[in-house]
Amino acid sequence: MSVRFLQKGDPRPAPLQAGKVRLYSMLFCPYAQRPRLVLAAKGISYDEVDINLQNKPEWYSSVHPEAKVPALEVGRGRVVIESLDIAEYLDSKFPEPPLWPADPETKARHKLLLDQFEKVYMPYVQCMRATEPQTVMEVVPTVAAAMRPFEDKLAENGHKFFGGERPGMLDYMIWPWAERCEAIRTMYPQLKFPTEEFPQLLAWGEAMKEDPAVRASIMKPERHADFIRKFAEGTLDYNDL
Ligand SMILES: N[C@@H](CCC(=O)N[C@@H](CS)C(=O)NCC(=O)O)C(=O)O
Repeated sequence: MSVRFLQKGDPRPAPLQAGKVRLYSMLFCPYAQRPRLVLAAKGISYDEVDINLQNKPEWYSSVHPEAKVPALEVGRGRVVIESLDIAEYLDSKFPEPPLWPADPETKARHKLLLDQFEKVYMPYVQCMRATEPQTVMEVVPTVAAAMRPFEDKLAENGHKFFGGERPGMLDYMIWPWAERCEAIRTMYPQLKFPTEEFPQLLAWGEAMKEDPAVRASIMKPERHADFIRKFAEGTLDYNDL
């Protein structure tokens, strides 16, 4: 999977065709992977524009006010931002297959878990900037504690996925960070993560890798590791990714 990242000086892409959506993304961004998973799960055809986040095109701040990715253009001049809001937008605009549980109570519980997921992924930002293994080792207990409710939910649920027999919104919204966990483990072999405490989540991760929507965007741990390492060292070159 190789993409060209638009940068300063590059022209704005042609106006969106009627009925299409355009995702402004960045191949390695976990937030942008969220809508890519939803788009794939629903079989929606879309344009993808990858942005060089170190050298953004001048026009990009008129797409997203903070010039972040992802952003979804849904019509001329109409843009939805924030990964979770984009996922919700896609789920209501393209209802098939529905990704949230039909039962309102279960849906509410999944949303609560998704809110709590912040505690799992915030330490990831720390790992992205780490230049010392110690920094990564320090976040292990916090991440492990924050993952507990997810392990328990899968055990209680009795299905392969949070969504049941196929992945649902909660599965897709947390997957990008699970995918990158393996990269972190590759980079820091000395890391002692208590994997034995998370048998359900480990099985979930393996099952997710077989899902067609996940397969459409998954990248090898070594590729993520290369990106993370260069990001932390400050040697990232978007023209050589
Ligand atoms: N809360 C946002 C976070 C998006 C975000 O932080 N994206 C990063 C890339 S992974 C970004 O655009 N960074 C560029 C910048 O901050 O200038 C979401 O969920 O969409």
